[in-house]
Order: sequence, then structure tokens, then C-alpha cells
Amino acid sequence: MRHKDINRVALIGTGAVGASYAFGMLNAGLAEELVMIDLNKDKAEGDAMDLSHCLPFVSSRTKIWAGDYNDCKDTNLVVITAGAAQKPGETRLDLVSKNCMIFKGIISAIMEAGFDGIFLIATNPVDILTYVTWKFSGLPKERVIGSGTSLDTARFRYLLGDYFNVDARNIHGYIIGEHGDSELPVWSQTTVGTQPIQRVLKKNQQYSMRELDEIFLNTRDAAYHIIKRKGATYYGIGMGLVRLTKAILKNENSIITVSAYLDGQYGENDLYIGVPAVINRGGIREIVELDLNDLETRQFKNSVEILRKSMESIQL
Ligand code: 6V0
Repeated sequence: MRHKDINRVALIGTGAVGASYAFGMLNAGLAEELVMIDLNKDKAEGDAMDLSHCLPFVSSRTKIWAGDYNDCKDTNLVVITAGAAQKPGETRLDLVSKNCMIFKGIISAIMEAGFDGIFLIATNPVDILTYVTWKFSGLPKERVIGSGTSLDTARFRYLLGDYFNVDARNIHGYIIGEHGDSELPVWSQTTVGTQPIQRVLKKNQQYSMRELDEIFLNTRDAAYHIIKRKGATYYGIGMGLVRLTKAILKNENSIITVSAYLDGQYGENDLYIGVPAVINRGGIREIVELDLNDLETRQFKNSVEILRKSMESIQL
């Protein structure tokens, strides 16, 4: 019989993103058990074998195996990275109907197994598929989380850290909205250490808003730049999912920009979209409502509208 304190994570989809996540999980030693599930059982089995051979090199033990949906019954967290990926020239929203159909099957199989934990979704378009997961699963909204703009925020912080020559962990700023072309930077709340970015610009002539705008464009379009060069992006999101897993399993109450269900926050309802939220063992504890300026409010509303429009085409 399983001990109730044993953390089991099930990973659905052991493609490039899933395998990167699994590798990061072994290194982080966050879960005692990691189940790998994929339509392509050979791939899941091969990955489980290969990853198990890392164990003598890492500091804590993770039991890892290729399983099936029955293993989701006693699972604390199900991470979904299964589905079709963006092809060169394709937007994330282009993937809607393909991945909705895939999700219908996956979520019902997981729920039939008796799953009662937290879902963490990364498959694109992530905001829409997180909503779909919430609808299909019937779980409370707090326990269905999308990776949202967590990766975009990490890219933003990395690029700003590089620009100001400061550790990215000391850059505080968020990318919010759709994980996609309509996302936006919240410049009005971005700080280097505790210094508002506008003040940093005023004090240092070598920095300019024009260059910061460029940094945002490189953040927003990073996936296109990477896909053009190597066909897919996976290490960044893999590590982002490990970070989210840690916030959940370690009950950290960390603020991360995830795709969260809006229930009146930011004046919106019945929609999953990227916003900062406090994440802990219960999932999303609360959404952080930022004081957006007029431009940011308009940009956020535009992102909401784009997501709503794209959701009109899906059958729930
Ligand atoms: P991939 O390498 O093609 O892997 C997808 C995996 O899903 C494959 O192993 C498939 O066999 C498996 N799969 C397909 N259908 C099913 C099913 N019905 N049941 C179980 N497994 C299935 O794609 P990759 O790993 O590169 O990308 C996966 C998803 O992550 C895509 O939707 C990407 O767009 C998305 N990403 C999300 C990011 C984010 O920030 N949220 C970032 C990068 C990629």
C-alpha cells in the first residue's frame, strides 16, 4: 500500500517538453515517484529506462516507470505536455482544435482512474487547454493550473538581467495575458532590485525605453526564433514546469505568472489567462491583481478578447 505522504507525479506526453521536464525533476529530486505516460508506449518506456540510469548520479531517489492512466489514481500532480506542437509558421492558437480533441480523451481517462489532485498543463494553446481541462475534469478551478506566461516571464527576466548586468532573480517584472502573440509586459510594475525601471532609465543615460521595447519583442517572439533554428522549444518550459511543481509540492506560496481562472479579477470572468498568482500545495491560493496603467489595461483586454474569440470555435 502507498504511503499517503509519498509524492507521485504523472507526466502525460513524453515528447521533447515532457522528457526535459522529467530530466529536470530527477535532478531536483522533488517527487518520490514519476510515472511516464504517452500514446507512444515505447517512447515512454525508453525514457523511463534512460532516466533511471541517471539515478546513481543524482542526490535523491525517484522511482520512475512507464505507466498507464490507472497510475493517476493516487497521483498528487498530473502534468500534461501531450499533443501536437507548433510547426514553423504556426501560431499557438492554430493548435486549438487538434489539441482539444486529444485532451478530451486524456482528461476523461485520468478522471475515470479516480484522480483527485492538481493538473498542471503546458500543451498549447495553454490558456485554452487549461480551461478545457477544468471543464472536462470537473475539479475546482484552484486545482487546474496552466503554465501560462511563466516561461515568458522567465525569458523577460533573463533578457532584462542581461541588459542591466544584474542577476535575473533580482529583476521583478511580469509578462501577463495570453501565452502567445497578444501577451504584454507590465512595465509600470517592473523593478531592478527595488528600483522602478523608469527611475533606472532616468538615472542611467546608457539605457533606453527603445531597447527595453526590443527586449519585450524578443521575449514575445522567442519561441518563433527558437523553432526557426531547431524546430521546437523544450528546456525552458521543462524547467518552468519543475519550478511550478516545486511551488506546489513544497507548499511554497510562490508568486508565478500562471494561467489561472478569472472569477472577477481584472474585471473578467470565466477565462483562463496568464496572471501572477500565489501557488501552493492546494494549487492557486489567490490571484495577484496588479495596478495596471491605462495602456496595460487596454493591452490586457485585447489579449482577453483574442482568447475569447479563439474559444468560440471549441466544443465543450
Ligand atoms: P512532441 O515532442 O511532439 O511531444 C508530444 C508528445 O505527446 C508525443 O510523445 C506524443 O506521442 C504525445 N501524445 C500525442 N497525443 C497523445 C495522447 N492522446 N495521449 C498521450 N500522449 C500523446 O511535442 P513537444 O514536447 O515539443 O511539445 C508538447 C506541447 O508543449 C506542445 O503543445 C507545445 O506547443 C507545448 N509547449 C508549451 C510551452 C509553454 O510555455 N506552455 C512551451 C513549449 C512547448
